[in-house]
Amino acid sequence: MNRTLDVATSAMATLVRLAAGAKVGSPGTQPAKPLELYEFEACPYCRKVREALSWFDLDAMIYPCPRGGRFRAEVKARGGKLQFPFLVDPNTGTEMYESADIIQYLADTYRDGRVPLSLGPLTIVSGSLAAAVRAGKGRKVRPSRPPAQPLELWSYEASVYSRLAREALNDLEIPYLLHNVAVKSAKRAAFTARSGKMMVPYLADPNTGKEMPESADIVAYLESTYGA
Ligand SMILES: N[C@@H](CCC(=O)N[C@@H](CS)C(=O)NCC(=O)O)C(=O)O
Repeated sequence: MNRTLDVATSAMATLVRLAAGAKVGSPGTQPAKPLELYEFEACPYCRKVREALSWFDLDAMIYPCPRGGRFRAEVKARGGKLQFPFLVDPNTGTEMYESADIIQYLADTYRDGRVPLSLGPLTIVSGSLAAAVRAGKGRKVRPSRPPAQPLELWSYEASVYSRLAREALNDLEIPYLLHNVAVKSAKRAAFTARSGKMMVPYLADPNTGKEMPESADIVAYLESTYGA
């Protein structure tokens, strides 16, 4: 897909969800230990949970589980079935499937219990449409060399350019700590102090010491460093 089409279809994927995941609606503190989410970018149920993470201003370790990917076996071993999303909360010992249950759990455990209507059942129809316009990106594994340590990505779910970076991380199944910095995020000030300006995506790779903004540069870096 050429760059113009790539950005245009990513914008459509944001628009069909009416930019859900663009702003924080229920702010608060982070859990002591990062949440862990096994998911894949093109899955509408996973997207609903990612939108919720942006809404609740929560970070999470993402273990990408594209079809054919290496983290899938962990989910099967821990939960008994191959179904995504799968949340692990090391703070409470909770492990669970089902997007709606995961979102309610996050609301009850870390915020005031309220889940917005925008994260209701209709999400799946528009989320599926959004995945369709991305023409299979974020769905299937591509050969890669696993990093020794997880990477870090600053992003938020509705960000058109961040999606391009997340899809590359997903397809190369690179685990990463996702810092959600949607509008009104309490983490924006610290992020801007680190990166120089409020612009996502922004990638940090502790394996090489490299840090960078710009989705095209991030995708090229990931491909050349970890693509096989
Ligand atoms: N009711 C579940 C549905 C989850 C679901 O159907 N996930 C699909 C991906 S979108 C899945 O895990 N398929 C098996 C696979 O990808 O191998 C939820 O809301 O979490």
